[in-house]
Amino acid sequence: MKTDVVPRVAVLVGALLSLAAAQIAYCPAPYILIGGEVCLYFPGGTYTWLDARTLCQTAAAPPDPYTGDLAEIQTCELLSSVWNYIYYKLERPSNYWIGGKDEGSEGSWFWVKSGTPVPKGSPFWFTAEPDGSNAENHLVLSPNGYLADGRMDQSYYAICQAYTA
Ligand SMILES: [Ca+2]
Ligand SMILES: [Ca+2]
Repeated sequence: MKTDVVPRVAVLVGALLSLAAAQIAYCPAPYILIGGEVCLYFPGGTYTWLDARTLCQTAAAPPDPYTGDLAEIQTCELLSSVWNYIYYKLERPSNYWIGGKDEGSEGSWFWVKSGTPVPKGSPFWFTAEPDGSNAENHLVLSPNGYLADGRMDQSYYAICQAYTA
């Protein structure tokens, strides 16, 4: 009987480790878990960047204790997971506003919710982006799956995120 204790313990430890690796176990509807990392929601309709942010913070906001804001795509694994979802599940490749800007700090991109820097270069940004200088100060996930800078008055889809803090 003792012989199968060790494998069972190993299975249990493995299960606990994978639980510990996942930061979030589930998301409040209509937000869904993407990449095992974040809770995102892809509302219908297109908006200016400011209206997209307001939408995420109010009408499309998740219930307490979460708060809603535009999404922060902080790792290339998450960028890949988000794009796979948009392309294969949502089947809606397009431009999506996310929560970064260089407004007021031209060339220095930061996430508006957390205040941390947006990653630079490949594999995040598309070749030659950002290219809009002072005319394009807001962050877009474009139809090619990479980041780009866009004019804030453009009408794009939004990606909202449920934050726990
Ligand atoms: Ca800019
Ligand atoms: Ca651009």
